[in-house]
Amino acid sequence: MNITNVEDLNKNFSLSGDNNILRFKIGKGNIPLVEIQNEQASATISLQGAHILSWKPVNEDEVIWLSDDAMFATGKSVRGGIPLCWPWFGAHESNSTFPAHGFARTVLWQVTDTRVISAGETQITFRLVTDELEENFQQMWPQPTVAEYRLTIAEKLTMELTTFNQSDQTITIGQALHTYFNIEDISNTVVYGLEGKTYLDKTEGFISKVQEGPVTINSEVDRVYLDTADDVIIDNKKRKISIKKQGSHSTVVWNPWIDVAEKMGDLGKEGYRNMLCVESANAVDDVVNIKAGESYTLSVTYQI
Ligand code: TA6
Repeated sequence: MNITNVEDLNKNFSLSGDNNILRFKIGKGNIPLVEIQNEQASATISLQGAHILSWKPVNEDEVIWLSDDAMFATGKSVRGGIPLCWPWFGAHESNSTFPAHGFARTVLWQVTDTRVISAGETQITFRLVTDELEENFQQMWPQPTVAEYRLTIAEKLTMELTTFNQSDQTITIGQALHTYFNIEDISNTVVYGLEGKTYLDKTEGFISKVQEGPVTINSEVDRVYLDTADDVIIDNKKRKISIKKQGSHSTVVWNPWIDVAEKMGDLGKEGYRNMLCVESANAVDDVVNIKAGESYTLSVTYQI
């Protein structure tokens, strides 16, 4: 059932218990979104891109950064939140006219299920079927593939992205949860868990370097850390955000800093101070081969 109309979405999938509320509405740019509230947390997710725009555990500040200058328009990715890069990460490997980070973040996803797990946990599942997309996307990705994205909104945020290869050949995907974390001040922020890891530095033509000590940021940073399956912690003095992941062996760290941010036009003048992308990815050599009929799950959990 492919429902995109808010009234029908509410009829089929809204939840209205004492502790669990889930409702669809029309958001900015006329794009449907879903708002969820339970005893442990609240969240807002745009149906375009199944893009998480907000996740806020009770008594915590917002965890996800959304640009004040974010633009909401059909077919355009939003600056901030958790864009889903899929079925490739970064530039397409052979066709530079294809959109960076794939097309999943720019198309409407279907809602297939909503459920109360407990008073403090709500689950919503989205699906993207490549065969049902517009012709231009099918040309970019001719192999029939289905992505299922299950989110559990609670004191922890859990995101499980499963790719089903429904074609009769092996497919190769790249992907990332391109999360913009809301941090108080980039100059007070330290990322632990990547010490000693080799990374490719995009700001210097992807040359390979080794991370000495924890990551601190005081200029443009755009790196793919390799062989990184362990937990990462973002410490911004006021709080620590932990990232646990399965099915990802690459981690991208990005902050555009002043000059690049200015050119982007939708990151806000001072936005770079309050955001840091730490992305659980399958990028570069860590792309995933999925045999015909098989599936692969990338699973990530955030917790304060
Ligand atoms: O993940 C890091 C990165 O690929 C950067 O190179 C930077 O361009 C950023 O993502 C934003 O990409 P976007 O396509 O959303 O403008």
